[in-house]
Amino acid sequence: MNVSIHQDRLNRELHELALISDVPAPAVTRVVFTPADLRGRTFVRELCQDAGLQIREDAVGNLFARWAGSKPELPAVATGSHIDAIPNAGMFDGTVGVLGGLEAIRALVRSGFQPRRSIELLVFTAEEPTRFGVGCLGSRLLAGTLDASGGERFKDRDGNSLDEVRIKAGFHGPLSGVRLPAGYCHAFLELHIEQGPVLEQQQIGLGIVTAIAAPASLRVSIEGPGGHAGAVLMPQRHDAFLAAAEIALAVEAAVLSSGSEDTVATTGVCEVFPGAVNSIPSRVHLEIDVRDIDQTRRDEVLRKIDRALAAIALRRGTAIQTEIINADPPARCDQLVIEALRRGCQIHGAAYEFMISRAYHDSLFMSLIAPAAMLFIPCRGGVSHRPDEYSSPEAIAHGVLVLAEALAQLAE
Ligand code: HGY
Ligand code: MN
Ligand code: MN
Repeated sequence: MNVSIHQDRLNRELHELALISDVPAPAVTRVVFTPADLRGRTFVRELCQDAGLQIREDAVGNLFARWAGSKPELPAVATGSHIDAIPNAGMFDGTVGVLGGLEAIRALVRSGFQPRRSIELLVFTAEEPTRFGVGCLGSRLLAGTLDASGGERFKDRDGNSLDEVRIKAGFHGPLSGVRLPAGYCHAFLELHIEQGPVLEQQQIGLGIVTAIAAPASLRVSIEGPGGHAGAVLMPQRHDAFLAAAEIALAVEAAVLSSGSEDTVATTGVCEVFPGAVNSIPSRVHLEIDVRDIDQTRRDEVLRKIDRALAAIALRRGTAIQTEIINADPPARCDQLVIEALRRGCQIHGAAYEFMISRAYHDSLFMSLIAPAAMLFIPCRGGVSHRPDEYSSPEAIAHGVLVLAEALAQLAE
């Protein structure tokens, strides 16, 4: 099979998609169901139509673009990722797996390969947690780990529910219909930038992911009486922001005491009310992300944080409420797919190494309903979720070539 990747075309398409954004280049902001996201979806959908793929979209906007195999009744081999982007992000996170997955399919079509199993590109809705506070909404619904009640329960900052927003964006129908039937996928593969420094530091072109870290996120709201910044003396204060500052440091202490570098946590959102320099903060909203590849260790950190919150609330006389948004298990990738990726590397004499993913991905949930694994390509300085995120056209094409080989093996 003679597969060749059209590197320049793929690079052009990645840059064209990057310009569909709410902020000027090189940054990308494309939050789910915003006009930029909908324009990005149209761009990808049209590329899939130009490639002659059969398109469908489900009630939450997951897009499926299928190349029918000679045995269309067999479970398909799927690949894909996401195109939504957090605020002030880079242009490669997710899009490499979507446009690279499409190019892998186009390259197989050009090579004359005829798959027995259909090969399907998936573009997942809301991989990023930006709008609804939880990541991977589309793949959670596909995997059945999130039921239709999420449509009402998850709301954005303006109080719009997922159901209201998706229907306004044109995605109708019950969320209960999103879940994929058992056995829908024979295998799932996701090409993604590493979002870490390992491959570049070790100068290895490809990473075959064997496990994906277990993410958890919690929302903490802290309330105090507030008051005048001049009139209220320090001993009488119950400053909600100072309690929040202690909480953020307690999160860091809980993680550092886990005994493993694989435990990480981030207090990434901090909103102070009323946000006036001469008014003592009366309310603070925190969002905290805690991860580890070991679920027991991660859950121990969550318990330590809980205990610390209670002590801080007591000592500072503030009311503290916590809500665990999600606490997911880690994913073990499947040997069937790992082996297909390994053989793909071998066929092309590509150096690779086995590694874990510290970022979460839609593969975390697809691995619940299909054998799944990921293929990483290096990103410069390991930087991601920043406008200077970068992966070279050569590194991307190299990953797409191996992805195409693995797809072909699994589909024949
Ligand atoms: O946060 C993550 O790990 C992913 O990039 N959404
Ligand atoms: Mn991301
Ligand atoms: Mn991603």
